[in-house]
Amino acid sequence: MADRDAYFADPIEMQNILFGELSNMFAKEVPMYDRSLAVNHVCNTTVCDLVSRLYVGFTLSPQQLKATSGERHGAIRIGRPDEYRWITRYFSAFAMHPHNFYDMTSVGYKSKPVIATAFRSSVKPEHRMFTSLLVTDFFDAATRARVEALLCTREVISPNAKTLIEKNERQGGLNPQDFHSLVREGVDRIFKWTGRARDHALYTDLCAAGFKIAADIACFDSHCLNHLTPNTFCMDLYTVSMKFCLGEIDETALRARATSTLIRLCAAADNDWLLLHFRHLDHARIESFTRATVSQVDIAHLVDALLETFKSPEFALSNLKHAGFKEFTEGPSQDTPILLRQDAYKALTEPVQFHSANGSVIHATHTARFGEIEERGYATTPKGRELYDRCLEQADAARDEDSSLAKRDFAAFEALYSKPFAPIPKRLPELLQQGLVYGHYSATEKGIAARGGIDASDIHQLVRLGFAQVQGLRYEDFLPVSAAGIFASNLNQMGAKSTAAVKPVYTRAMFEEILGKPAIDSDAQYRKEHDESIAKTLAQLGLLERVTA
Ligand code: OOG
Ligand code: NI
Repeated sequence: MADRDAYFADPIEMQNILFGELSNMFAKEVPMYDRSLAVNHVCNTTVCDLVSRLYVGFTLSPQQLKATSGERHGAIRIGRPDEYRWITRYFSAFAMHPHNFYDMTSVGYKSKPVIATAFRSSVKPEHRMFTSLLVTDFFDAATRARVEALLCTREVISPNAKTLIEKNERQGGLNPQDFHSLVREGVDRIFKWTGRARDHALYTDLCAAGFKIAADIACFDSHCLNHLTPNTFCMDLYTVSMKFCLGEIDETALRARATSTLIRLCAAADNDWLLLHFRHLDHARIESFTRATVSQVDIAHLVDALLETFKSPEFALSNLKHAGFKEFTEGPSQDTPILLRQDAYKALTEPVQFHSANGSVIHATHTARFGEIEERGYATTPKGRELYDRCLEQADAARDEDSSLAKRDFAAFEALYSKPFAPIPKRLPELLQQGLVYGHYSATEKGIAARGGIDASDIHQLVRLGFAQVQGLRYEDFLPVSAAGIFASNLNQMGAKSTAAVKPVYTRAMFEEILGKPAIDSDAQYRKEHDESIAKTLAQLGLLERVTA
């Protein structure tokens, strides 16, 4: 068996290689993506500078920063169920399995004719891929027939890719050489943008009918990556920086917003914030830091340096072809550290060539690929999620009522958007206490030493007394409503209603039939980790019998 292990490459390592290669591919295809990574790098470095002043002893090596920034999520859109099954098997080789069933056909006015899942690892969820499947029975019979007729004539997964996928399944792994070949199949073929399209008439008809997403899927010859999203340590610093580099705001506005963002960050950056954002840290390491105060002058220096950097020619993003930055960030308000906050530069208009069977070529353009960024928060419980959904609905409504406020008066906009989120606590202990998020608990040395003499059994109490410690679980999934918003803003088109005689119902069971295996329920996994860690902590503290008695 030892031989076998030495022979097979580690799927997680190969996953890192795949996502690194996808990022290189995307950077070559989309210069704006490459530049936005550089902007994010500057912002993340500024955050680290600030944190190292706040916490004496804190450091993040360039490698650690690279690893954090190397975490990505992407999105691909697939046309046929059999293609979808191959992609499931492809990702499985990289230890990425389907998590959750997202029915995008029923998310209100933003609905789209796709169902989806996220492929990721359950144990090392650094990378994830939102993978949509077009549901052709959403359309009237004539449209459906045209879409299916076009889709059935393409071959995105090559015979070599299929052979490697089957070999992986047969052997239970692949050697490094085969793995690299499978990575190349992804990067050079399956996920590559080619700009080649077919059936211009169908393309224009689908777009006109409000189904641009169907055109994006059916008329192209690969499952091109439509975005690849890195992490940022501070969404607000990144968005204001991008807006400056794109020429959307001036120096004064950058200075003001960057300053207030960094002041806020000083207040938000407690131990729990550090653990959420810096995966290389643990409780012991954080306790070795000394908390210091950061002065206004220090912050002014950081902002000056940021501004100087962004004034250099390599950050003159306004010279690149672009469609601007989104008006506002999707997700919770800036002070609410749950789920995801996402923003993006809008989709670029790119040249495409429609080839027809008789050899003629139509030159056109297509707008789909965009530049998203995200900041991750805590994973919510169903109760937390429900509360979030309610707050979001109110916040969205408030925002829509005065949609130009963000441009006119950003501070007023932030206040307006934050208000509906007031019922959600802003710090981890309260979030946990109210059962809104999940955590991973463990006993402390102090707790283990006090075993037998501890006079409390409530887990929150044990944390307060220093007998236990907790790390909030980070959200590793997608949000269908945000995803629908992203689809809508990047396709520049809201949702559209089904044109089938009766709108079909899409069930998880049907979806799993296509996948060929069950979709993992992320919530159950977060809950299991939460519950098991509490049980283990209580056992370590000698309290299990007391609690279960
Ligand atoms: C899917 C967008 C979903 C997200 O971050 O919610 C997504 C798509 O555009 O195909 O990536
Ligand atoms: Ni995304």
